[in-house]
Amino acid sequence: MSGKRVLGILGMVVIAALGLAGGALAQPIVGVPHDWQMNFPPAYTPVMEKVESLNDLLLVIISLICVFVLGLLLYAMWRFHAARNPVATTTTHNTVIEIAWTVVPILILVVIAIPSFRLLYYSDKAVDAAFTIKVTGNQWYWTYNYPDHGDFTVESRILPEADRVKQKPQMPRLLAVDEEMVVPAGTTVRIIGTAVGNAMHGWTVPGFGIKKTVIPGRLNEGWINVKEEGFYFGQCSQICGDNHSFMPIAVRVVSKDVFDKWVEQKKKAAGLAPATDVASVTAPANR
Ligand SMILES: [Cu+2]
Repeated sequence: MSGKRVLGILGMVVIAALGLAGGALAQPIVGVPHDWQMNFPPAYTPVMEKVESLNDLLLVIISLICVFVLGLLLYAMWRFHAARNPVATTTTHNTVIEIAWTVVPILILVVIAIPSFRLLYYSDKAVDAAFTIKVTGNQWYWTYNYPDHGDFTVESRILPEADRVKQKPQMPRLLAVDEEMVVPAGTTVRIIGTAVGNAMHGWTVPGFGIKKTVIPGRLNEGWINVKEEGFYFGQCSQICGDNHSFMPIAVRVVSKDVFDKWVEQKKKAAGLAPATDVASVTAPANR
């Protein structure tokens, strides 16, 4: 091991220790891609669990179809080889087989369509959401509004690499933001999404099973319910322009208490807190 490398590791240990001591990372980093990851990320929401089980069902169906078609192909090559059939058959059709190869694929498609539509409707609308977050895709950053908490706004921009190293070294490169969207764990949150400017964006967090295309002038809906606290990451998934690759999505999932405190803090900062809560009672400017 070279001296440089030892120094690098030592540096990382010190930074990690400082981070822990300062409580900079109260939540663990959970939803992040890993090297050599080959499959889906783990499912962090009920929707993603269902996405994965539909995928597993489809995998079984397509594997069986592939094996069956390969078997037919090999059988036909062997059974109808010229050497075995010196005189060609004059068969033109077989009604039973023709009906079978029409009806069987229809049945397979119906078997696929039923769970597929169920999942589509399940992920479409939140039943009994605790509150709503409005996600807006800007050129090129995200804003999160909390209309049920006084409609304060969180602007979420990518941290330039130099700042990330200084401020949030534990965060993954190109995914770290200055301010994350914050949600409480184990709570159903309705996500409505739109965009401003002249571009569509995609609010996508793979482990949440959500991929909402957000469009100027329209509202699209989805929902999340994340079981465990932690940081989760995603990226804009519509090619939206110049800085498409630099508008990551970072979600911090916290306990309900921490969420309530965070909301109070945000409301105060936005001049939305009730006057009795504010030490110096001044009229909020231009609200
Ligand atoms: Cu975008």
